[in-house]
Amino acid sequence: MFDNPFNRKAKEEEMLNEGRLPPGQSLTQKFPVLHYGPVPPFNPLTWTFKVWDEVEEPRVWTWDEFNQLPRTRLEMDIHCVTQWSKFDTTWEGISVRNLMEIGLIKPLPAARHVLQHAEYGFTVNLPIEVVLADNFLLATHFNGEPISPDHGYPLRGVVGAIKGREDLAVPYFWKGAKWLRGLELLQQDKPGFWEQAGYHNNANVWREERFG
Ligand SMILES: Nc1nc2c(c(=O)[nH]1)N[C@H]1C(S)=C(S)[C@@H](COP(=O)(O)O)O[C@H]1N2
Ligand SMILES: [Mo]
Repeated sequence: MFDNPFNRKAKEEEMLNEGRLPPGQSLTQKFPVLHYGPVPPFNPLTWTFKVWDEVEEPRVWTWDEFNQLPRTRLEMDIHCVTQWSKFDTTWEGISVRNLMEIGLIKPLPAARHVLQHAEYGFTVNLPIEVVLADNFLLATHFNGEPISPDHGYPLRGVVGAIKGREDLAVPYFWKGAKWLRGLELLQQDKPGFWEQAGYHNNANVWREERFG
């Protein structure tokens, strides 16, 4: 039933009618894997998560410490630049805005941009408002299970659309870095890996900002 093409088409029609299917996208019931380079190994004893630069104090959490942080659950539709959309996905993890609200991250007033840093030097840039919005999460779990290695285990950035929240900017899914290791807060924007390779800097799904 899951792979039934009629079921897929019917679901897609439903999402279109609800205004949840952005232009040029089609619904998938799979979860394609897309990235550059190999899947990195994970060592919980040496893994750290850092937040630095335009903050009052830089932070470093170990994997154990990171798992003690307050957790958030988030339901989103995710939209890939390669034209698939996946609806009603559930993510769990740590909200950057929550870390800010409880005083664990204190951005300096000049902080305007955030660069996600992942394994092997991979980076993705976003405006700070997007990283602090309800539709961005540092995710450890997908649909109730730890994220699989090829989707970013143990931690990835995720960004997507929340049903009924037309006020939120929605970038394509590539704006979440898999195998995430830290956040650099910046005054000036700095293009990430795919943005330097010609992907659009804003990546707004409703405006089809795919390539720069
Ligand atoms: N570390 C890392 N994260 C990455 C990428 C990558 O190459 N390296 N590619 C991005 C791109 S282009 C996409 S489309 C999404 C795909 O996520 P998925 O494999 O979970 O579908 O991851 C994003 N995050
Ligand atoms: Mo992508």
